[in-house]
Amino acid sequence: MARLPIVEYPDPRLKKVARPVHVFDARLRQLVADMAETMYAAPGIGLAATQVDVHERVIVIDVSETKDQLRVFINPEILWASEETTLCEEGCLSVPGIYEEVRRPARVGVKAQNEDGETFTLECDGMLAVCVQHEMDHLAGKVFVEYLSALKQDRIKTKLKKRKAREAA
Ligand code: K2U
Ligand code: ZN
Repeated sequence: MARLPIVEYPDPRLKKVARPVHVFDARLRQLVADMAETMYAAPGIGLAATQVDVHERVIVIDVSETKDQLRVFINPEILWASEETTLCEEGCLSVPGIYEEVRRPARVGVKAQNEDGETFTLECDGMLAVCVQHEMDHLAGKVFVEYLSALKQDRIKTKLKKRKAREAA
């Protein structure tokens, strides 16, 4: 297993649209294992392949308190979304130190494949619904800060660029 480097906003690689997975082999299983290790080590509750500069439709999520309930979504698609919405404070491993509220559908129905290529469906609510939508945005090349005002986005870009410059000095 290996911890993978996480691409940070506003890196243009986070804008790339992930392509579908067609081959369910040992390479894919290794990617999933490395993504899970990277997520748990961060620590985070979700991670999309886009964030580790692999542009394939793969997501790992673990919203459990005990951190032992890993969910793997390959080629995920949202089948339906509730009209009811929730406002949740979101963070992102690609946007360190930034937490902002985002409004999303409270419940979503997801169809995906597991590491063996078997198709499943899952009704998601609570934090799982928020995280699935957040990660699927990543696969579409979208970062959660894009839901914020242009002013807030500019301030976040400036803050992160200054932090990177300080770290490089
Ligand atoms: O995409 C990511 O970097 C994963 C996020 C998952 C997340 C999505 C929506 C709302 C909260 C988190 C990271 O896990 S951010 C770190 C984190 C962990 C627990 C709670 C909040 C933020
Ligand atoms: Zn994120």
